[in-house]
Amino acid sequence: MKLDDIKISKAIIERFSAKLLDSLDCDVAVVGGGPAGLTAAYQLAKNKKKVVLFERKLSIGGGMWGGGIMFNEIVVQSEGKKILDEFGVKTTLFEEGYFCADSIETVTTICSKTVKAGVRIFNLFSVEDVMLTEEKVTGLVINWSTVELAKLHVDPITIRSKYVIDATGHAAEIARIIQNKSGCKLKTPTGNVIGEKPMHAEIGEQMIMENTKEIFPGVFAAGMCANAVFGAPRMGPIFGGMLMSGEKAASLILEKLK
Ligand code: 48H
Repeated sequence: MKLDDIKISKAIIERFSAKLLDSLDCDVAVVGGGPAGLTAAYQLAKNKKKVVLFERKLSIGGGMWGGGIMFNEIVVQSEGKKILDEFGVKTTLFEEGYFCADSIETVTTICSKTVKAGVRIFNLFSVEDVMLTEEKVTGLVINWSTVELAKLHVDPITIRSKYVIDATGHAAEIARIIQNKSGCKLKTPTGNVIGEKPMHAEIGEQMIMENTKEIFPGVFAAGMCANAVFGAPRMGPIFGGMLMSGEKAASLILEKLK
């Protein structure tokens, strides 16, 4: 068969446009494709919700690829292991209560399962603002990451969603956008992003579950973002809390969507 270069271009443009058009209105928009965002998106899609995930980078997986100091192995506790079991990721017992997994297998498996569950993932998109209607977040304002990186003056587009998950990691970007632009208070003791505290794996992992909640009408914090918003410690390369937080954010939203 003779290949037509223009047909290849046309196929990409048409198929991509169809995916983007179909994503303009969704149940849940997830910002950030790290372990927390992916796990939340997977659970929501498994429960038949229409989920769209935006990731700034070319690759999905956030901070999990590099394990700890680029040693591509992650650690999870027993509760985190259960989630990896559900995804079908192989874990190895290191010592009682400490399980290890290859970070490459973990990221690629979770990503694949999430896509196959029906989540539409858009990489190379940055969320630069939120849509606010009567003091509730009702959507996201998105632009190409390349526009952001090159600091080009190109206007973004908007998507509508019933709920948003801020899974942007340490930066807590969506919470900070709301804080800086809306003039409204977040649901934290100070009304603002409190900021993450120094490393303490045990407390950080405990508090992440408590901190995974609605931080503003329509917006839930998950993963490292939840601890950054509420002023809880970081926890280093233990990833069970990220997975569990993603699951909790999904279950809270499923409850709301009932
Ligand atoms: C689009 C965005 C935007 C934006 C950010 O950092 P992540 O892996 O986040 P989590 O919470 O799933 O996992 C945290 C974990 O990786 C980690 O850092 C840990 C455990 N640290 C402990 C410690 O002590 O250091 O993923 C967040 C993703 C990234 O891929 C960003 O590129 C993306 O969100 N992102 N995408 N629009 N505005 N902001």
